[in-house]
Parts: sequence; C-alpha cells; structure tokens
Amino acid sequence: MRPATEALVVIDVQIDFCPGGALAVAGGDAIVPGINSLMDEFAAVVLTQDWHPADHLSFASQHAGRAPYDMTEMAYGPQVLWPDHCVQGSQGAGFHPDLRTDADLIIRKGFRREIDSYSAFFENDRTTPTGLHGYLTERGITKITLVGLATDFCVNYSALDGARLGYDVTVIEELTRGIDLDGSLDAARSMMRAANVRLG
Ligand code: VGL
Ligand code: ZN
Repeated sequence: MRPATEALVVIDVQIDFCPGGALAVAGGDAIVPGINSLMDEFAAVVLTQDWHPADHLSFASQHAGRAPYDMTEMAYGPQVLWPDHCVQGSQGAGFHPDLRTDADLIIRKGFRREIDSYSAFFENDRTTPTGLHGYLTERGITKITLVGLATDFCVNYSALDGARLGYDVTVIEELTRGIDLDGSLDAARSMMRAANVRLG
C-alpha cells in the first residue's frame, strides 16, 4: 500500500467514452481491469465523471450549422464541439459497468452550460475550481497518479493543472486511451513532459 500522501485519480471511465458510446475512445474499455487492480495500492481513490446538462454549449447540437469536432470560440478561448455525451442521468454518463466505484470521492464536472470542464481541478476557463484541490489538500495528499480517458483531453488537462498546483503528477499511459484529433495526442505528451509530469 502506498503512503497516505498519494491518491489515484481515475478520469472519466464512462460508458459514453468506451466503444459503442457517444464519444467513444478506441480501446477505452481495455483499461478497466488494470485500473481496478491499481486501486488496491492506493489509500485514496478519486473518480471523475463528465456530467453535462442536455443543452451544454460544448455540444455541436447547440450550434446551428456546426458539426461534431468543429472548433468554436467560447468566452474563455477555443473549444472543440463534441457529439452530445455524458448527459446528466443518462446511461452513457454512467461509469463503465466493470469499473470499481468503491472510491472515496466522485467529482462531477462540466455541469455549467457555458463552460466545458476537461480538468479534474478547474473548468476550461482555468479558474473555476471543481473542489478537488481543496479535498486533496485537506487530506494531506501531495502526489497524484492519473489514469483514464481521454489521454489528450481530460487526463492531459488534469495533469497540467495538477502540476501547476504543485502536485507530483504521474500519468500511467498504458492505463489511458486518447482521442487524437489533429495530433492532439503528441501535443498532449509534449505539454505534459514540459510540465514535469511523469509519464509512467
Ligand atoms: C472528454 C471531450 C469532452 C474527456 C470530456 O473525458 O477527455 N473529452 N468531454
Ligand atoms: Zn465532456
């Protein structure tokens, strides 16, 4: 068992991000057994859950004439438009049925219509907090290990924000899978390396 100063943060292992889901990530389901085993090593386990209202502005369906994977501008900068996914209370927003959910905390994010939220720590304006930093700080956690979906979006943003907040951050790449839009996977790896995130 690892020390009480370490947490495992499992990002968005939800039905909609797995094969057959609304925003499927190739091989998204293949990481579930490895994540479940890794949970045994950690005294603190946090799950995140992408949790959007049905009219969320990151959905292409909310923008006339726009298609999924187009880019748009939001108040906080550029934003990819996604297929509708992880709608609050829908089946697709649920965790993969085989994922262990006996975690200490579940953080829901992306519930404000106007702001997308990739990171487990901050929404995409990079300032509105999710509350995770407060929780980890109060538990004295200084080191986080990240796994889950998707490598180049929610895992990447969480890793960068974690490093910016001063955590020792490790991403176990083999327990993540990426979307890879226009080279976003390579870009994410370079950004994480530049931020001193350990890629394990
Ligand atoms: C994610 C796109 C939209 C993710 C969430 O979990 O990486 N990607 N919402
Ligand atoms: Zn989302």
